[in-house]
Parts: sequence; structure tokens; C-alpha cells
Amino acid sequence: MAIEYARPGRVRPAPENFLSDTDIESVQNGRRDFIRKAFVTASAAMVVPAVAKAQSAGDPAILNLPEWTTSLGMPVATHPYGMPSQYERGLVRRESPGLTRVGGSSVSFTPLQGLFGIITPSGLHFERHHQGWHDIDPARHRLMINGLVKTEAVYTMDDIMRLPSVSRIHFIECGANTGMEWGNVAVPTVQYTHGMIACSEFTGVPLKLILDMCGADYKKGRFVLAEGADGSSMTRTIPMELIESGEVLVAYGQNGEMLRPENGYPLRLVVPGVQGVSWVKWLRRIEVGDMPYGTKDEAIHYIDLMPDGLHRQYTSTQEVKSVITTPSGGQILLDKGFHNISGIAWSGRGKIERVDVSVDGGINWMPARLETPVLSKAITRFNVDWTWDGKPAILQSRAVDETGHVQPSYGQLRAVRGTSSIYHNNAIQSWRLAESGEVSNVQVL
Ligand SMILES: Nc1nc2c(c(=O)[nH]1)N[C@H]1C(S)=C(S)[C@@H](COP(=O)(O)O)O[C@H]1N2
Ligand SMILES: [Mo]
Repeated sequence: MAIEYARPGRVRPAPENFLSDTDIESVQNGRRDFIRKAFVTASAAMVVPAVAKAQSAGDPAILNLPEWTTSLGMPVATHPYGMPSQYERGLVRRESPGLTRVGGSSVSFTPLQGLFGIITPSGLHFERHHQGWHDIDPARHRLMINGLVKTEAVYTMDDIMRLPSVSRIHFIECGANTGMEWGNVAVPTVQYTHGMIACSEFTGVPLKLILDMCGADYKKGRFVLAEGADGSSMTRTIPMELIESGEVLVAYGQNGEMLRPENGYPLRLVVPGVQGVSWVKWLRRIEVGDMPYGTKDEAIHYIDLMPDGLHRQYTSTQEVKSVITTPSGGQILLDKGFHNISGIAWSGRGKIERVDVSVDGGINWMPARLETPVLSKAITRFNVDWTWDGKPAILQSRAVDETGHVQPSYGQLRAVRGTSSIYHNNAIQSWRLAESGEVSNVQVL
């Protein structure tokens, strides 16, 4: 494994101590304000509590005209490419303080705690590079198709962008997402427990169309090998059924613009429902073959060590999973009363059917509201109304997908998978809420 958690078995201290980095502290302070604001807004829609009235009576933010009302605003084009507000600057991708970087192998996590809806802003989409990233000149990039095809071909970006295109919203999750929790190390925030997931609208050409143009031999050629142009020789086998379904895309667009360099500009493979590693970035070659290739990224990485000592290979589908993002580890609820519990759910097998939420560690469950749209192999946002009585609580979410798969507890998952895995952890996440309002990561079997 290229990435290791540097503190195996460590008991989780308060998040503030764990993350000494001042930036992270400032995020947490920012989140406290956010929670306070959320509390006031949400309360206003329900019963107006005394605390909100008392605050607004002599509130200088109401009585005094702020400078933005009494002065000229900035002209356009201060930032030709728009930037988030300066007050949101703490919400960024972060490398885990517990993970060691090995050469060009690195990972940065999406700050799920601060996101809404289902789309991940491109600048916050997690990054996983086996050998660093490049900003590739599209004029010099090529896609080669070879192997069991009538006509081998080489495409330029101009060639590809002339072809009929489609746009689809899908999640991408690294197979190693939530991997550190196998060891019950309780990393402090949802950014680090679940932040190797993102959801974007991707635009590109179905790979099937390109293989048709090359006269692929679909009878013998039941697999393709996808290869990236970076120095990691990233190669993955993709079963032909997935390509024949029309879902696999050779994509150049992400959220309405060209892919970001970190996410594979100018071309990446989109393999809906399948773990991130198969979404080959900087895609330069597709070979059609008659059996799985068994490459390094399939033989020694992305395999699951089972309790009987055997390795499971090609467990590529990302199983049904969910996590509460607010309130989540490191956040602080400032007061009891109304809170919106919000989170995300997804399944590599299709649509999310339902999500249930428990506030008592899994004894009782209540159904969550699913925000629309609910899309296949995409993130679905859920919400639950909750009035906190100020007592300790354990918050959990459990998702069910349209194929009937149910997200397992840690006990259920470990009974099948043992404890030696790195990848494919879709267990129910628990957040403990203390009387102080502090939220921390705990494991409930
Ligand atoms: N060429 C290439 N493709 C790659 C990788 C890589 O290092 N090189 N990393 C893979 C892994 S392990 C994951 S999880 C996803 C991450 O995609 P992202 O960086 O856009 O989030 O890309 C995959 N595709
Ligand atoms: Mo990954």
C-alpha cells in the first residue's frame, strides 16, 4: 500500500489537538459560526425561540449601515475566473495529517462538511495521484485504440470533441475511501473519513461509439485495458459489458468546463459505479483484449485480503454507502433545539432507494427526506428534522439502494471481510454528540 496511516491504533484525542495546523483550527471556528447561523435560520422557520429575539433587539448588524451599503462595490473582472468568498477560504481540499506522502503518490480530500446538494465544485474534487499530476497540452495529447479491433486508430482532442457527446452526473469514489476506519483509528472529520468521493457532471463520448468506429471484436474482445499518460503507468481492465451498456465515457468535460488538470485534463475515463482507480486520468490508450490483464493496479493494489487469507480481486463496484456530513466530527452544536441533519448517500449499483437516520446508535431509525434529483450512480442528498434535547447522542445513517442492498454495520462487514482490508469499506458511520455539543468519530458495531 502506497499510503499508510501514521498512527495505527491511536486513541482519538479532541479534534483541536489532533489537528495542530492553524488553518484547520480556523476552519473549525468557521464551522462553529456556520452552525450558529444555521441554527438561527432553521429556528426562525419553526418556533421562534427566545434566544433569536434577544439577539436581534439591539443587534448592531441590524442598526448600523455596513460599508457594503454605503460605498461603491468592485467592478467586474477583479477575478476573470470567479473565486469563492474570502470568508470561505478555510473550505479547501486537505491532505490528511495522518497520511504520509510517498514521492508523487498523494491524496487530498474533499471537504464534505461544507458542501450542499449533490455536485462537488471542481476545485474541491478530491485528488488521488499515483505519480503526481500534469497540465497536459491538449494539442499534444493522443488517444490510441488498439488490440482486437479491425482498424487501430489514434485520435487527437479535436477528433474526439467533434463526436456526438453526452453529459451525465455520477459519483467517483476511491476504493480506499474510509480505509483508515478498518483499523478503528477514528480520524477526526468527515473530510478525512469519507472525503475521497466527489460527484460531477461529466461530458464526453461513450467509449462504445469509439470502439464501434474502430470495428472492435465484441465476441472475442470481452475486456479493455485503459492506460494513463502519467508516469504511474496506471492501467486497469474494464469488462466489455460496462462499455456495451453505453455508460463508460471518454470524458473531457466536468461541471460545464474542461476537466481540471488534477482530475485528468484533457481526457479521462468515466466508469460509473466503479471504484475511482478505473477512472483512468490523462487517458492515452484503450486496448481491446480477450481476458483480464492482471496489471499491477489489479494484482497488488485494490485487492481485498479476506479472513481465509485469500485476496479478492476485481471487486470494483462501489457498494451502497452513506454518511452524515452535518453534524459531523469536529463540528460543535452550539445549542439544543432544532437541527437539520444532512448527509449524502450513493451506490455503484444504481439509485438510492431510502436512507434511515438514527440518533441513538442504531436502536431506532427514522426515514430521511431524499432531495431530488435522485440519480443512478450519483450522490443523493438526504435531510432529517431533529430537535436535540441536549443529551449525548450517536448519529448514524443507513442507505438502501434500488437493488435492495443495505449498508452494513461494522459488525456485519467485519463478519464477512475480517479486519485486514484497506479498500471497500461501506460500513455505517457513527458520530458521537457530547452534551457539550462537540461531535466526534466513534465506531459502533
Ligand atoms: N493516470 C492515472 N489515473 C488515475 C490515477 C492516477 O494516479 N493516474 N489515480 C486513480 C485513482 S486511485 C483514483 S481514486 C482516481 C482519482 O481521481 P481524481 O484525482 O480526479 O479524484 O483516479 C484514478 N485514475
Ligand atoms: Mo483510488
